Amino acid sequence: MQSISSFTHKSRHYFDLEEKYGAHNYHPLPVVLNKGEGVYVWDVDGKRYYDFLSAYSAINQGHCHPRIVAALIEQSQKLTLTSRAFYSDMLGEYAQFITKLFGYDKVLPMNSGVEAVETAIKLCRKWGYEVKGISESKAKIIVCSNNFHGRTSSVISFSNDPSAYKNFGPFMPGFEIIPFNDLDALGKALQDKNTAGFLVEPIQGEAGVIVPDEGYLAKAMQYCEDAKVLFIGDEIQTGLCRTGKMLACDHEKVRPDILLLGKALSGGMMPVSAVLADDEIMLTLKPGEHGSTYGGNPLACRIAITSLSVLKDEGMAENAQSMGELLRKELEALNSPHIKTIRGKGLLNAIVIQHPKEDAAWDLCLALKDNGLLAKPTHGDKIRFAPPLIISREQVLDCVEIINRSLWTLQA
Ligand code: IF1
Repeated sequence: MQSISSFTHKSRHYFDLEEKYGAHNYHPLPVVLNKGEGVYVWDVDGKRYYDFLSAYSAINQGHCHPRIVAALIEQSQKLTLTSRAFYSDMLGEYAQFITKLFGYDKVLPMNSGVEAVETAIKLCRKWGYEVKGISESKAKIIVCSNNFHGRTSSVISFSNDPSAYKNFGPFMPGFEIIPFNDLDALGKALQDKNTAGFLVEPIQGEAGVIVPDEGYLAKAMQYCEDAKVLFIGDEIQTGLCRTGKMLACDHEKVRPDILLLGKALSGGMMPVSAVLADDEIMLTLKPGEHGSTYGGNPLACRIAITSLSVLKDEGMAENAQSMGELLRKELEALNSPHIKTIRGKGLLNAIVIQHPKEDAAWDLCLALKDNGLLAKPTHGDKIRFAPPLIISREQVLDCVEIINRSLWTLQA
């Protein structure tokens, strides 16, 4: 662990402010950022870093993308919020844009990712009772172990990670946890006629970028169709070009019955999330049965249209695909004794560290920071490598050199 005295006075000032006045619900890497542009961020002492986290895939378009900033500035000087008590020109435009782009009848706009997940749970249950005919309050939703879908009390009710649920009970009933990437377990769970939905991340991000077997998503979709159960695709982290396609589900031509988007839907400007579904599902929600003060606000709609347009106009899925292949190939070529596994799809990647020291992954992230690259461990020994999707070949090679140099510090 770096000693506090090794930090500049400026950084220590901000560490102290957060320590004293902020809740201690995070343990950040000791770096204080005050500028972002493209793949780079700068700390308060003017040092530049590659951002290899992208705010957990909320910055796919790169920091402060000029087109998204321009849209934010222009809309913020026109109309930002009306509430849904009235119509706004931007919501209609946005609803048409996003439903045509993803091929769904309708969108329900929300704010944070977990609000989209909560909305999907309500929608799925409503459909279960009113369309599938499940008896009242009996609906079940299947989820996978080691899932991460957010941090509200309902959503942690179906987490199997004690740090997510310990001492936060009592929990929301109506969920069954099965192993991820296990079709037999899914097939068995689907035999319960009270099953309304299957909520799944196409790649488990927080669990350490766990990529399922080829064909798992397609077969799971088929099993759900056969059992008249809604496939709910949580693409809040894997979506929006991160894995080399617009959606991670696109790799297997899977079309979720309910599609969840968030994070990069606003290019890192503000919380914007979306729930997409066809009329049979979406129209089970009647006026007054669900909503949110900021959901679908004009500013969010304008930013989301631009954020989605930028992804397509700048070919970010294609770049994520090729730069991800390059990154994994170059990391393999390091042949580092400290890297046990390299895995990922597109630019959603993780390495698993092997080292006798317990907190070697944390130490490596400190060394990466000193060498100009910011990344953070997840679940102890895994480090996520997820730069903005605009990263160039030269920048990937530069980052691999930094990673290699930093790995050598673990030798000592
Ligand atoms: C934190 C994790 C990632 C998500 C998926 C829904 C949500 C998330 C697949 C909820 C959010 C964020 C939460 C953030 C860190 C980050 C995270 F480490 F927590 F698990 F990405 F892996 N579905 N993930 O990944 O979206 O409500 O946060 O907008 O809580 O520290 P949100």
